[in-house]
Parts: sequence; structure tokens; C-alpha cells
Amino acid sequence: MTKRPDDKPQPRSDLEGLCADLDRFGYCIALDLLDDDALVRVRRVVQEEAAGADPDPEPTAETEDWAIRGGDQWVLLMAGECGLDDMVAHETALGLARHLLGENLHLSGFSAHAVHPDNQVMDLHSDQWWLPRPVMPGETPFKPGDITRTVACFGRPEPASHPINPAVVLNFMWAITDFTSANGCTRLVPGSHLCGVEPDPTQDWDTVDAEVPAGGAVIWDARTWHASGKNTVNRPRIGITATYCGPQFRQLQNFTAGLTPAAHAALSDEMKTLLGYKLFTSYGATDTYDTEFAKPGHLRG
Ligand SMILES: O=C(O)CCC(=O)C(=O)O
Repeated sequence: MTKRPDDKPQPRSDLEGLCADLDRFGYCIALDLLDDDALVRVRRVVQEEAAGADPDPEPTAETEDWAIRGGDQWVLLMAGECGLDDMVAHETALGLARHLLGENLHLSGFSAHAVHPDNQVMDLHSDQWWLPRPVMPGETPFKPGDITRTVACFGRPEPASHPINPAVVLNFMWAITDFTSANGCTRLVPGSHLCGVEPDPTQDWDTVDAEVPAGGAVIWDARTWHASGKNTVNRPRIGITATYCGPQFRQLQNFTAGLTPAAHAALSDEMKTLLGYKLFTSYGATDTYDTEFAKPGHLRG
């Protein structure tokens, strides 16, 4: 796939331009969101959380993502408790998420991804492979409950000639260290958000590196093919992903079950809404369907 050199998003700060890049390329690159003091604070939180995580847990389905495997380390961050709500509710993040997904949305997950030196390079993928694809009447659909990562429809990253799903997830990856080609920055396939299929991992696809200085972010429509790159330097590359989803989808992290009563008591209405306490029609109810916010178990009479 040949691309003109300017046929990719340029790092920028204006929300309007970021939204236009997201629509056109399936991703955009934001500059200067966190200053140096904020970066020091955020790195400290990630270090503390990573230190608390078991670096080599038993490889079960539950722990698989949280170990350092092949140079990748995912550190779960409990939004609402970990002191980084300013990132979750950042106006640029919410502006882009609402542009793509609409007014009502949830934070689906919040985690740090450290790419350690000499990592195994990750396969390209989309982040909504789990959503049933549209099919023609009479065609056998993928049943929602039968979908797995390995059941995929592969194809090329060009615009589809048939209806495809809308984006239902946006990933906003904060660069906590610089993201460079040398340290394994996110690489993406511009325009692949419009193809409606997944990348065949046995084939090579041209990607574009999303380089961005620490304090910025790379943001992608979950349909866009992407992966982290190869870290060839001697320090980890660290990003924090805030994943936003439509309000009818199950969140990656179960914030409403996981938050402590003290953390729940301190949440703003905006954070309650983002974390999934606000009902969307009847979704998320714990007691009555006409309440605005669901009550966690410890507050139910
Ligand atoms: O860390 C990265 O650069 C990409 C991570 C990724 O592929 C994902 O979160 O789906």
C-alpha cells in the first residue's frame, strides 16, 4: 500500500482538527495535554500500581494480560480510585470520544501499557473484533456469544463496498514517555477503520508510526488496525489507555462492582456517569429502572 508522505495525521492541539483526522484516517495525534508536573505525578501512580501487581502470576485466563509477557506489561488502573480522574474526564478525551460515539458513553477500561526493551512485536488488530459484523439476509451471522479472538473475517485495509459497523469504542492512549519509532510507539494503518475486516496476522501490512512527545496522546477509532512497535532502546515506553465505549456495551473493567465505598462516595456525577453508575435507558439498573444513578450494593436498603 503506497501512501503519500502527507497522507497521515499531523500532531496538533485543536479539537476540530483532531476530530477531522479521526474521521479521515481513523486516528489522530494530540500534543501538549499534560505538563511536566502532571507527568511526574502520573508516572508515580503507574510505578506504584505496577509494583503492587504480581510480575509473574499463574498464567490463567484472568491473569494473562497483567504479567510481563514478551516484553508487554499491562497494569490495570482503577479509575475513580487511582488519582487520575483528570485524565479520564479530560476535555480533549471526552470531546473526541463524544465526536465518535455520541453524547452518552462509558469509560470501558483504564490501564497502562509498558513496552519493554526487545519486546516481541505485537500483531496488528482492531479493538472491536468482538462486535458481530453486519451480514446479508440469509447469510449465517456470527452469533454474539460464539465470537472469540480467533474467529475473524480477514481482508484488506481499504474502504468496504458493503455496510460496516460504526465505531463503538475509542481508545485514547496518553504518552507517559515519549513515543518514538525507536521505542515502540503505536503504529497504525491509516484509513483501515473503513474496511470492516481484521488484518490477517500471517501477512505484512504497511503501518505508520505515531510519534508523539510525552504529555500528548495517540487516539484511535477501535476499527483502525494498530499495534505497538518494537522497543529498540534501553527504557520502557509507557502509555495509559483510556478506552471509551457506547453505553450499551459491557465495560472491560467492572468499576461499579470494584470501587470501594469510600471511592464511590467521592465521585463527581460526571465520573459516576463515565464509570457506569448512570442508567442508559434500563441498562445498569440495580434497583429501579427510573433512577438516574444506580446504587452500589453497600447503599441498597
Ligand atoms: O501500546 C500500544 O501502542 C498499542 C496497544 C494496543 O494495541 C491496544 O491497546 O489495543
